[in-house]
Parts: sequence; structure tokens; C-alpha cells
Amino acid sequence: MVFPYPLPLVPVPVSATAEEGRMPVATGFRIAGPAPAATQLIAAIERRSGIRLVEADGGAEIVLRVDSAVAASEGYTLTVGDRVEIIGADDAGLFYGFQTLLQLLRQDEDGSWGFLRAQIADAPRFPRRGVMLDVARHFFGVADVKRFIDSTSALKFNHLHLHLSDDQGWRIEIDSWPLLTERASASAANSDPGGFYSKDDYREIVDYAASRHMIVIPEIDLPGHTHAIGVAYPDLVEAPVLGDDLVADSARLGQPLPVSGEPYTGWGVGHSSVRIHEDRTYDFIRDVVRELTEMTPGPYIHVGGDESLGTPQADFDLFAARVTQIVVEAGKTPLAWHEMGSAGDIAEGTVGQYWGGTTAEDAHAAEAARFVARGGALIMSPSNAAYLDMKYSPDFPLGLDWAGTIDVQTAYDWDPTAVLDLPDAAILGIEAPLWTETARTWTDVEQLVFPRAAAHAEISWSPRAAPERSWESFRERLGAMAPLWKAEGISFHPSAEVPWS
Ligand code: TNX
Repeated sequence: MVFPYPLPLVPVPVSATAEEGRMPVATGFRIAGPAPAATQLIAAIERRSGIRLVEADGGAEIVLRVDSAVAASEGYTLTVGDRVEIIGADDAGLFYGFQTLLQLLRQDEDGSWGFLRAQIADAPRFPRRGVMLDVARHFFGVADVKRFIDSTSALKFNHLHLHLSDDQGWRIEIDSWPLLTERASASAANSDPGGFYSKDDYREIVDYAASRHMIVIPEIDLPGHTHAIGVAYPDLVEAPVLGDDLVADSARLGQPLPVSGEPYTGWGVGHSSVRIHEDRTYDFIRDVVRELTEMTPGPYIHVGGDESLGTPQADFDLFAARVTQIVVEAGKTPLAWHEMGSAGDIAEGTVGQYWGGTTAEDAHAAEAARFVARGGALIMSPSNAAYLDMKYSPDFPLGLDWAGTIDVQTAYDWDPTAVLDLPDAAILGIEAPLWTETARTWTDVEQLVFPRAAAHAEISWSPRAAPERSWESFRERLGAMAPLWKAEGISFHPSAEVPWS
């Protein structure tokens, strides 16, 4: 049988032709290809179906190889006929090719398994396809982060941004400033338990991510979102700014106000700032950036810059210039939330992360444009479409709603190059951030992330002109992901917008 068109693939490939019938697959079938792709595919097929393939040098039914001529970087071709052949343009392309193959693995009514026959040629629209996990508001350990890497790399995401510090806690061991983790890591939002990554933990995450072709971007949020730094080192920060909004919101939510030197467990923002005019502040930042650089093979260090309402504007601008320069001097590319574009002289090449709406306010658009004027580029995270922590609907039990509610269709129906009035080449791609004020458990995280991250994956991978690149097709194909996600134990939210199979 021909699988009812469209083929059940997310993100949808550049080109895909369904062919008649299935190629049966059973235990003992042979697979030939380079490590680690072959072993990763064997493990994934077994998790999904219980079928155990064996590695073989010749005569294999499934052949994997790399040939840079087949597609652009990260691309691949995949043929399922009487055998399977996947050719990656590079190792990442091979990895994405077998993720597509896993989506073609289906069980028949009689219980037997097969790959849907198809011919596919594929490559990504954007080089930067990211997700963010906020481990500061609520902490999630190495095993959870590995799960996150598995489930998002399967959707062809290739960057993992870890939000490692915020008012509520500091999450990464820094040898030269040991009190950060000794004193400021045990706390979290809602007075839940905190935690931190040792350097070995962090390296384990980086290595695991690399084996799934994901680059880790560490973020230390500065100069605001820094209350926890003051719990460890009081002389690095200013006294909390208790603005009217913070006082009113805290009373409404029944949350405490920040108190100097004590852990903060509420969700209010904009009350904390490092001291902008002290040399010791920059000694601290240089040390942290140096140690992060030593354990981060990827090109970026994210220095935050969002919602620094506790920092006077002139001080903020001065700080933005200095902190981005420190990252450049450490040999990395600075990344910052778009507000840092208010400063005239952020370091050249700094990349901005835009979190305004899909209809940009003038001030946000001007700040974003500044990164491009300084030779940098942008990553798009519009909060009313890409934020994974907004509620799906007003009555959804998890999430916030300050940027609106984001159902699956809203997560899908926007275009990264249509938000700002900038050349398409200035947009590196997108990132879908998960802030975790309301996500207290890993199940909470997965409910918010899935299925919306699949929409963001298609926006960042699939060309706008790809056949089937439409909401009507997407919701059908997304529904067909249910058996895969169930086999992987992913607690996705079964939104009523999607016909789940
Ligand atoms: C805004 S937008 C934040 C975070 C919060 C989030 C909650 C931005 C860069 N910062 O501090 O966690 O809203 O949705």
C-alpha cells in the first residue's frame, strides 16, 4: 500500500516521493555504516520496535554512508526500496537521514514492521535551529538534559541553549568563584530544590550533545537576573530594586520580595543588577567566561541582557559594550537578548536573540537591527510564537500568558524572516526557549515542549516552498508522531488541534 499522502514526516523534507509498499524489517537484518550512526540507529530501532539489527560489512539491507556531493551541509538523501540507503552530506546529515528513516518505520495491523518506501532529498533552511532549557528557575539534572537532547535532535534541532543562571539560582561550577555553587545553587522557584552541574556533568552534556550533532550554548544572564550571584558574593551586586510592578505582582501571586543576600524564590524580574562601575565585577565576568570557554567547544557564549530594569540605561549600555568585548577577547562569539542592541558599541559580530512579538514594536526592531549594523546577525525567538512556556490555551494548567496563549497552530504559523525589516541573510535561524517558572517536573517540561517544538523544528528546517509545508498537512503528519513519541516515553500534550494516531 502507499501510505496515505503526505508521508508521516516532521519536519517535512525538501522533496519526498512515496512509493508503493513497505520494505519489511526484522531482527537479524544487517546494517553497514560508520560509527556512531550505525549503533545509534540500531538502538533507536530496538527502542521503537524491539527489532534488533546487526552490524555487517557487506550485503547489508541498510547502508549508511557520507558523501559531501549529495546535499548541502547537514543534508542527506534517503532511499527505501528493496533496501535502505542513506547518504549524509556529512555526519550530521547522516544522523538526520536516519531520524527520517525512523519516522518511516511503521507497524502493520498484523504486527509486522516495515519502512514505508520513499525517495527523499533533504537539507535545512536555516543553519541555526535551537531550543533553550531554563535550568535556573527549576533545575534539571544530566539525565533529563540528555532526554531533552535525544527528543529535540530527533526533530533536527542542532543547538541547545542552557540558561545557567538567574535570580533564583546559579547552576554551573566555577573553580575561581566557588561560592557560586556552594551558596547560590540550592534554591529554585517556588522554594523547590535546586542543584548545579559540576564541570564533569557539564562536559558530559556537551559530549552527549555533540554525539547528537547539537552545539551547547551556555548563558550567564547579566547584568540583571543576578540576585543569586549576590547570595554568593554580596559585593558584586546592587540592593534589590523593589518597583511598583514587582511589589504588586508578588502580592498577587503570594510570592516573597527579594531580600539582599537571601535566596529568591519568586518569579519577579528586573530587580537585580551587578555593580557596573566596579572593576571586581569585570574580574568576575572574565573568570566565568574563561572557565565556560574552556569547557565549551561551540562558538557562542550567551551573556543575557534581558529585562535589566534594575540597571540605569547609561550603565546598561556601558556594560553591554564591556561584556561583549570580554567574550570576544576569550575567543568566542557573544550572544545576547535583543535589548543589548540599545548600546551603540556592542562588540562587532555580537549575535542578538529577538524575543519581541511577531509584529515587532519599533524599539525592539531598532535594538535588533543594531546587531546587524555591527556585523552580527539575529536568532528569532518571538515570544508570542516561539516561547514554549506560554499556555496552549487560557485553561492549560502549566505555563504563563504574558505574551499570549500559543496553541500548536500559532506555534506553526509564522515566518522567521517576516518579523523584522532586515535582509533574510541576517536571520541565522530560530530558537524555541522553555522558561521553567511553572515547570517543576520533567513531565511538565515535556507537556510544554511537545508537540510545539515540532512546529518550530519544521519552521527552521523546511523551506517555505516545500510541498506539504502547510498547517493542514502539518497537523496530519504531527498526529503520526504519536507512536514514536510514546515509544520514547515522551509525555507530549495531546492537543485537540491534532488528529493523533
Ligand atoms: C521573560 S523574554 C524572560 C524570562 C522569563 C520569561 C517568562 C526574556 C529574555 N526573559 O526571564 O522567564 O519571560 O516567560
